[in-house]
Amino acid sequence: MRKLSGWIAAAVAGLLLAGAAPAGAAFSDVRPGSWYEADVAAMVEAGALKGYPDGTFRPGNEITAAEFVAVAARLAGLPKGQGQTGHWAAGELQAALEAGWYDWDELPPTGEGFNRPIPRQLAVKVLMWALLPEVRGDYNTESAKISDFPALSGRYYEPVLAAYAAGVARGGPDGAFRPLDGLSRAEACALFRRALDRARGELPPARPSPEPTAPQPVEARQGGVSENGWLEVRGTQLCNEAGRPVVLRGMSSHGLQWYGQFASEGAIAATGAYGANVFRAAMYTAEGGWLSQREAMEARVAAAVDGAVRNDMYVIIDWHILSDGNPMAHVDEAADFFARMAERYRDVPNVIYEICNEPNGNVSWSGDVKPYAERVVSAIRAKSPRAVVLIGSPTWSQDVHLAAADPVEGTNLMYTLHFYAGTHGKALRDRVDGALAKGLPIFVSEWGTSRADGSGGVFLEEARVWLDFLDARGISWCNWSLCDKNETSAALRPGAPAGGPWTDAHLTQSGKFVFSRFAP
Ligand code: DCB
Repeated sequence: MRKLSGWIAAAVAGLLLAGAAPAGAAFSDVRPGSWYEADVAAMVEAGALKGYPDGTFRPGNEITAAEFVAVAARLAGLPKGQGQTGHWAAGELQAALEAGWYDWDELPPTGEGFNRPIPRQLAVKVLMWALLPEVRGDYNTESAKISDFPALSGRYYEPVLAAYAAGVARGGPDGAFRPLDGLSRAEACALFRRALDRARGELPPARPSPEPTAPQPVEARQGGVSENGWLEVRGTQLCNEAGRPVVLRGMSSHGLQWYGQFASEGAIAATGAYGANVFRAAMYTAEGGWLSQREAMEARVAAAVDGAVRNDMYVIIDWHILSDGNPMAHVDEAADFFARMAERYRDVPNVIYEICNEPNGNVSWSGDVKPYAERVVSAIRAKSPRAVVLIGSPTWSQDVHLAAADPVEGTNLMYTLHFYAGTHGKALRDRVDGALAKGLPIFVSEWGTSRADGSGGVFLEEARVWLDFLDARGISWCNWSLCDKNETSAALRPGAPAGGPWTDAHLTQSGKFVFSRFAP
């Protein structure tokens, strides 16, 4: 975040240097003395938004997605990316996408939504990511200010609550936010101006990011940490401290940069209420994750670990490589990250380390993933002699046969196998049996009821065959994913409360099925 603050400071300095000349007054359609005159002037002076060649500003026109994102990018000083279309703002839009300000499905890089009015919920999300990424709002306090709060999709809770907490978004006369409506160019200027004021520190800082603590469990859970203690691997089986077999079952988060609100203590507790005893915190490295905002992502990991500890659950810290297919690309950062985590949690038996989610692309086991694992495992072992470490393999963690032929030296190491029920079937199960026969301990740290792209289906019959197979072998699993994204693999319906608790009405077909399989 230090980098962003620098950009904001530069943008704010530019704004101040330009002075408060009433440039808005120069537009034939910006009425002197109107409520938005100063807001428009500030944005024009900042060079963030221009008028039209005919001397108008068209303050009442709805602002398009491209205009809004481009203004946010300019104010935040975000360097342009490599646009995928010839659109005038393609560079800003691509950079914003890569910075995680919005997700590809909200505004596809192919451009079909660029010139359409931006919905208010998405505008606020982009604005908060761009200018005030650290601000959070209390759910109860802020949602009470929004008369149509139930109309808001859950994936926008966090930025919208933060925007109200920061005083950037404000209720209109009826207190409605109208999340799906557009907003006028004048309103956008007002939002941006308030966010810049806030970034300049005129308003008190919001909740600080959580500090690593030593939280205590609320109460003991069946199959939980107080019952099982430190885990250890015996042969191919995950066992408890007393050497008896243990099976962990629970949910994986979606990307913490997008759906961090579903990796809170409340969300983790809600899965525990259905019988889960593990939670996986999927910390993307690329796609706007750790590589672009380390402190914010580590704060979310810490919050998830604390949430799991309070709920007597195991928790997996997942270095979620995906578009960065070769883990060697960031081996130094990974070794440093895991060394710090292993130090911080050296006395916490709940924590499991997953060092490379899904190697993919042009990557080999013996040339890339295995040497990477040796390096990162030794970094962990220097601090944490016995925590379980999960190791991925090429082809999105499907090549367990390669690991079985040439495993990493060491104890309490397991190998991840990932599958999607709509894509992978018997051939991959046979590969699991082959690897087990060679003595390779396997942990399914991610699987979905959908196709491998996270959508399609749901394939519940195929999923049932898979889970029966895993149960018969005592293999632990985490399901992708605990969020309300509109994709079939998501366990929650759009708008489900991020902090739980949930009823059947909040669960998708996938969620109902998966939650019913937590308890043995
Ligand atoms: C894995 C990834 C995970 C990904 C899911 C579903 O990727 F570990 O991050 O999640 O499986 O594809 C998806 C989300 C989407 C999001 C997208 C990009 O569900 O909402 O937009 O990530 O961040 C796999 C797994 C297997 C295979 C391919 C992928 N495979 N993949 O076998 O071909 O291409 O992401």
